Amino acid sequence: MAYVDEVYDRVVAQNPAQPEFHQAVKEVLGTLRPAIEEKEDEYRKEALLERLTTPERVILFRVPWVDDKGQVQVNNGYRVQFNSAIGPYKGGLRFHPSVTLGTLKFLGFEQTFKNSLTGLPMGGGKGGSDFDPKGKSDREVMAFCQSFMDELYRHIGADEDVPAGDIGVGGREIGYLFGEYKRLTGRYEGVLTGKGLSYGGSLARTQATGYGLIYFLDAMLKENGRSIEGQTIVISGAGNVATYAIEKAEQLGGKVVTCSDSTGWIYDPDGIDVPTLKLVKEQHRARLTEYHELRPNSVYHAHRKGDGTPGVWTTKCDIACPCATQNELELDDAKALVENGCYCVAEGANMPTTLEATQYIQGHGLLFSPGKASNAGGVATSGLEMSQNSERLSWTFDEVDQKLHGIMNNIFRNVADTAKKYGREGDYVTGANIAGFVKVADAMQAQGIV
Ligand code: NDP
Ligand code: 2IT
Repeated sequence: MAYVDEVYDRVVAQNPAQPEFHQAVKEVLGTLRPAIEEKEDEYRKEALLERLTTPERVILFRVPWVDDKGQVQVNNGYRVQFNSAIGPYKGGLRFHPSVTLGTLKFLGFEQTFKNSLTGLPMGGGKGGSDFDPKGKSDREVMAFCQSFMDELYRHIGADEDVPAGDIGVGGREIGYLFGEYKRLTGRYEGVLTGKGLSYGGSLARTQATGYGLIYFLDAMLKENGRSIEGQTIVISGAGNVATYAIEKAEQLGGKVVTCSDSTGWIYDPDGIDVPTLKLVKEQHRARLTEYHELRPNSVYHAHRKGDGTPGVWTTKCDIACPCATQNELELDDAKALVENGCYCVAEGANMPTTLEATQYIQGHGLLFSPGKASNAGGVATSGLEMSQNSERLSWTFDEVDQKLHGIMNNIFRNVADTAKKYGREGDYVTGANIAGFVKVADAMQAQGIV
């Protein structure tokens, strides 16, 4: 049995009931074969893949907090410190009722490769809670964040582990988490990224994941003789990643006609109006029905995953960018996209496309970029925020944006060249996985059995 298959079986056996983690490992190991074969005996002897697929440390904790009615609520808190071979653990915190340990293990595993691709010295980690910030008052969110940090603070630090935002964790939550960390430790340090501009945040971090996705898309299209200009683009999600992907795609001449949240989606034939979207989502924290009220020319489709109504992927487009959550683009969605003439899928979310859908998309000759490459602009800019915090300086928006653009172009080049080197030209999934892996594997080998 090939070493990668043995290790995959071991992961499934050792991590029962964690299907997302199995999926992420399967997708990565499946594409690493050509890189593993070169050094299979060495890696096997050192149990390199067993170590790579086992988190260095998992922290689980109780998060009790008091709601506005005086009732005590209890949530699960987690931090998965996956791999520190190339730098301190780095990765977001997700607050969403669907969060389980398996979700965070898949995200921490993916983060390890993504961070390696950025070229910056960051290891992989992820954390979060099954807490749902939706519908909570600011005081309730603060109470939760403070309690979460009361436990987490002892495990993180500017040189140990640097969390950031993810689903359900934005500027408000990072502010409360930072305030509590400072109060507990007495240290004012870059322990979190995505901070507000008045207390150590970086310009362009808010925009970075969405902008980075479109910079990557632009590079991928140019390599293939195309351009964003004039293209019809379907985007899912209406949060941080989606909003700034829409903004940058429209700046580059694309027409983005959709956005979505967990209860419905908008088709706007005139192109999504970003100021309206920001008003609805960033300021009012409202549903997309409000977007439709403000833009009556748009169409609102009530839709929940699996309810049988048509979802956002049934919209005719040239390019599709899933920017909401994992496994949101399934095989039937991929078929609908192909049937409607879509020629490119660029992932903004983490693992938004199922394995079957990815295979269908690649098998039908579409361009496809995996999230760990095309959404790496967020964490890359977090790395730039860490650098600014260390030198106690802040760079201008243009400086950060230009560095982000350069990093996304470099990631694309590295991914494309690696795919070609291993005989898989144009297969950016294989290119990203191998390029991300090689650096981490080299560092792990150099550091001995730890
Ligand atoms: P936000 O919380 O800002 O937005 C998430 C969006 O996705 C919302 O519109 C939300 O709708 C929708 N969504 C979330 N969960 C589900 C679900 N289970 N079903 C349907 N819709 C859902 O998160 P981000 O924009 O930050 O993150 C989006 C994706 O991008 C995630 O996969 C994240 O891991 C990834 N990512 C984020 C980065 C960042 O810097 N923020 C960096 C790299 C990747 P609703 O409000 O109704 O829940
Ligand atoms: O998935 C991701 O890369 C993020 N949520 C951002 C992580 C970070 O540390 O900025």
